[in-house]
Amino acid sequence: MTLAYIALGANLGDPLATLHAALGGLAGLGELQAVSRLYRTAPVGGPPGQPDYLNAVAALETRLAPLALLDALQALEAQAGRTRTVRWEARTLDLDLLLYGGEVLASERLSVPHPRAWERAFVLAPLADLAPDLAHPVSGETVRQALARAGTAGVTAALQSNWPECRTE
Ligand code: A4P
Ligand code: MG
Repeated sequence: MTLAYIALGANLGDPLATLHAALGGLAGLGELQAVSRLYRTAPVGGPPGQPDYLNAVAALETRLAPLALLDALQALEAQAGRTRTVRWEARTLDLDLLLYGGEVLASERLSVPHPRAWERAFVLAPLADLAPDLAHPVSGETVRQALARAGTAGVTAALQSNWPECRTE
């Protein structure tokens, strides 16, 4: 079993319902260990005028190999009605594999750690809920340190009574 961290993002359709469904889908890929708080975040990059995102991070113990996990994440995106045309455009569901244990992988389809994870508050704030002292497998910088560097502008915890309570490991 490997502990993987997966970022969830949505800013089209009904993002909250989509993220709930995505958690259900992730639970089918292994053992869901923990789910971060839910965050409302200003869009970073992409075409102007996009709605705000809802973002979260989940910790999943899985037996799936990295590419099989990516396939499964992309199947969940497709189930949520995701289409791909413009990079960083608004999307019903984005599931990014942030970390797969301490592995470092670089292929055409999959880079792990996710290349932009340690730069982005919309990833780091929810990841810090789960694993603030987790170190980047290459740079060694912890999530807490990266979040202090990135700052939290545009990222606010969004209280939702029916979102799973944040559990740390
Ligand atoms: N890919 C390579 N490595 C990975 C990985 N670790 N996890 C490949 C997932 N996919 C990975 O991704 C493009 C290709 O990356 C995939 O086919 C896969 O083989 P995509 O999901 O189709 O497209 P994308 O998400 O638009 O591109 P990308 O580069 O993943 O975008 P980012 O960097 O993840 O940014 N602002 C806010 N506030 N919140 C957000 O969630 N998300 C993005 C997407 C931009 N701005 C945002 C948010
Ligand atoms: Mg993506």
